[in-house]
Formats: sequence, structure tokens, C-alpha cells
Amino acid sequence: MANALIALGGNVGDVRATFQRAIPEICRRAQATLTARSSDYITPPWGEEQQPAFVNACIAIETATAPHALLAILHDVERMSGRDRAQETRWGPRTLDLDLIAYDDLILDTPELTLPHPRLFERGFVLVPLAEIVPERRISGRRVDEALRAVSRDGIRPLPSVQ
Ligand code: A4P
Ligand code: MG
Repeated sequence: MANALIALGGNVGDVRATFQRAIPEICRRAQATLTARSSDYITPPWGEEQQPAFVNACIAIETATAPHALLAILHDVERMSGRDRAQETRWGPRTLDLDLIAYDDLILDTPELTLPHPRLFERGFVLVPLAEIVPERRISGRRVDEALRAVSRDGIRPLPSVQ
């Protein structure tokens, strides 16, 4: 079994409801066990700033599904949530974005999949929810909670639990 960390994000539609449907669907398709789920956070848009605020979260799963197969499942779940990559711009608005942040300690650099996720350490919207669930986890030799100290958390706020 591998431990995979997945970041969720979106800023179109009822994003929190999208997350609540997407998480069990990822687990069902990947035959995975959900081991941790962060709070949902409201986050200022990064990259392209002229767009609505995002909601972001992170999950940890245990799965035997291989990394490329897991990425294909994440893309299927994005599509199921109404995402149409043909209609969007880089870093622009989207219903659901699922990024594979890490898969055990695997290092991979293929056209479809880079592990760990290459922009992970630049992004408060990934590191804040990740530090909530796996603060001591090392990715590329860096502890998640220490990596978080190096980025801005301005405007990133946890949302009240939906349960
Ligand atoms: N890909 C390669 N490695 C990975 C990986 N580890 N996980 C490839 C997921 N995908 C990976 O993905 C483009 C391609 O990257 C995929 O086809 C996959 O094969 P994408 O999701 O369309 O990426 P993108 O949007 O063009 O770029 P990037 O850098 O992944 O950005 P994001 O994070 O997806 O950008 N602001 C806030 N506050 N919160 C957000 O969630 N998200 C974005 C979207 C912009 N600003 C944001 C947020
Ligand atoms: Mg992405």
C-alpha cells in the first residue's frame, strides 16, 4: 500500500459540495482508504489574480493503485465534477482541480506526472491544509510544517466544518 497526498481546489460552483462528492469517488475508484481530510480553506487566487477566491483542501489516502492510474482517476473525477480542460486557461477558474502532491517518497518526472508536485513549495493554499493533516511528513527532504513557514498565508482562512 502507498500513501498518497492529494490537493483539491476549485472556484466555480458549490466547491465544498463538489469536494464532498469527489472524495468518496476517488476512494471508490482507487480502492483507497481515506486516512486524513483537512478542513476546507478559503484562499486568495494565486497565479491569475483576477478571478474568484478558491476553496482548497488536502486528503491523505492509502492505496495500491499505481501513480499514473491514480492520476487518470483524478482526471476522471475532475470531469465528473464538470471540469472541461478545453474551456479553461492556465491557473484560471475551475470547478475542481485535483493535484497529486506526493506518492510515498516516489520521485517521477514524466510528461504527464511529476512527483512530488513541482509547485508544492510555492503554494500556501496547498501547504496550509497539508500541514493540518501531515505536519511531520517529509517531502523532498523538507518537513511540511517547516515548508509552510516560508510561504505567505495571507487571506487563507479555514471554513467551519460541514459535518
Ligand atoms: N501533472 C503533472 N504532474 C502532476 C501532479 N503531480 N498532479 C500534469 C497533477 N497533475 C500533474 O494540470 C496540467 C497537467 O499537469 C495535467 O494534465 C497533468 O498530467 P492542471 O491541473 O490542468 O494544471 P494547471 O492548472 O495548468 O497548472 P498547475 O500548476 O497544476 O496549477 P493548478 O494548481 O492546477 O492551478 N489559487 C488558489 N488559491 N487555489 C487553487 O487551487 N489553482 C489554480 C490552478 C490556480 N490558482 C489557484 C488554485
Ligand atoms: Mg493542477
